Order: sequence, then structure tokens, then C-alpha cells
Amino acid sequence: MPIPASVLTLAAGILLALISLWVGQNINVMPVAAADDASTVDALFKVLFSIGVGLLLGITAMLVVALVQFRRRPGDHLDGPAVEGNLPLEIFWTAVPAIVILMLGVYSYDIYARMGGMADFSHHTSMPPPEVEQASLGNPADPETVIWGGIDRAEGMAFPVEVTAMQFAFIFHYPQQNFTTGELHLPLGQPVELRLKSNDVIHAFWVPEFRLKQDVIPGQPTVLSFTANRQGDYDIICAELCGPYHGGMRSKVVVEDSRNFEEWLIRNTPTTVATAPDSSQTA
Ligand SMILES: [Cu+2]
Repeated sequence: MPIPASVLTLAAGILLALISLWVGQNINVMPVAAADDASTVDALFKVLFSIGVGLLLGITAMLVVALVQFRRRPGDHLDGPAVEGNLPLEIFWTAVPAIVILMLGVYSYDIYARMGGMADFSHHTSMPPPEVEQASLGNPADPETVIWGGIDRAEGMAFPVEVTAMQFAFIFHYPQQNFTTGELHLPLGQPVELRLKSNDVIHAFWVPEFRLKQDVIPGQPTVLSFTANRQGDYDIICAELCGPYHGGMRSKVVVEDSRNFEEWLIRNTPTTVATAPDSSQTA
């Protein structure tokens, strides 16, 4: 007794779903994860990859089955039957992708909101803290200091670093210590707030290991808050075509434990402040 086509289709569908889920869960193509929110981004990637595997295998299998099952038999010189339209099928293949895309949209929005991407920036200004800004800046509406957007976790303790993007480099300024470097150093496990601005054209600050990529648009200061959670050196890559040497616009971020980070800060802080007690003793 032959197995009914509906049972075969159901079995093939279940098998396809299981294979897709297995491949999606076991895919390992991302670089190491070095920031707190990287795992949520990877979870979304695994869902997307599962759906992609399902589509690839399902469509390929249907093509192969159709080629074999409906091939022209010897002696058959007729046209195939004239089939036109199938309303239930059309509703099905419109509704299913629409629901899948809607769910992916809600899921992606939720991740972005949890990372701090939907924070309210209407009263957020960069550079000086709020009380100083009121007293000395006098112009909170200055477009150079108004934060336009980005990712903000609203953590008051976040360590600030000012990042300036220009053709073709990133420059890092540590406002609390008042020094500038070409290499970004960040403390392990401590929230940081990068305050990004561009001097010329649109750039993008991208660290694949942090799963973060933020456009930096001239005239629109942007914040990017996150917590690095894995020691090591990672590449900072400009991810927005910004001119002839865009491909060389790379820098390095070093994530180090708090002791090494503090030592690095002290080593780089202008000497008049850092070594004043020592020089008075030796003199
Ligand atoms: Cu660039």
C-alpha cells in the first residue's frame, strides 16, 4: 500500500524543520563574543540562519522533486495541463512569509531596545556632565553637543571616551584624564560610553567581536554604550565607505582588567598631574 502524499509531505516538513534547527543552533561562523549583548545578537543570528537553511533546503528539494517527478516521459509530446491560479496556495505563501518577517521585526526591535537603542536622547548632551553644562556651557541647544541617538543604557557609572572619526582614522580622547590616543583601551566588565563624532564624512564604528556597528554622521554626535566582557585585542573597522583609504581606516581596541587599565590610564595621563608627588620627592 503506497504512503499517502500528505503523510510524506508532513514527514518531509518535520525533517526539514529539525535539520534547519540543528544547523542553526550549531552554526559557528561568528568571531568570539566580547561584549555583554553579543549573545543576544548571536541568538537572533541563529534564528535567521535556521530560517535560511530551511528555505535553501526546502526550495532545492522541491526543485529536484519537480524535475524528477514531472519530467517528460518517452513518447510524450504534449504540452502540460494549463493550470492557472490557486487562491488558497497564494494566500498561504503570502501569509507565512509575512508572519515570519513580522515576528523577526518584533524580535529584532526587542533586542535593539534591550541594548539601549530606543533610549530617549531629547535631553542628552555630550561632553560635560549636566550640572556643569547648565553653568558653563550656557547653550544646551548647541548642535555640536546635542546627542542625536545611538545606544544608551542610561548607566550613570559608564566610563566615558570621546571618539572622533575622520578621513582616515579614529582618535580617542579620555575626558576625565585629558589625553588623546590612537588606540582604544577599555576596562573589562565595566560599562563604557563612547561619544562619537565625525569631523568630515559619514563613518561607522564597527567591532565585530562586540557585535556593535554604529554610524558616525557629521553634525550628529552619537553615543554607544556597552560592556566589554572578554580580555583581548580586537579590530575597530570603519564600516561606511568614506573615501579612497576607507579600507585602511582601522584601529585597535584593547580590553584589559581593571588593574592593567588603571595603569595604562596613569601612564598616559599628562605627567604634570600624574607624577607631581614623585618629582617633588626626588628633587
Ligand atoms: Cu571611515
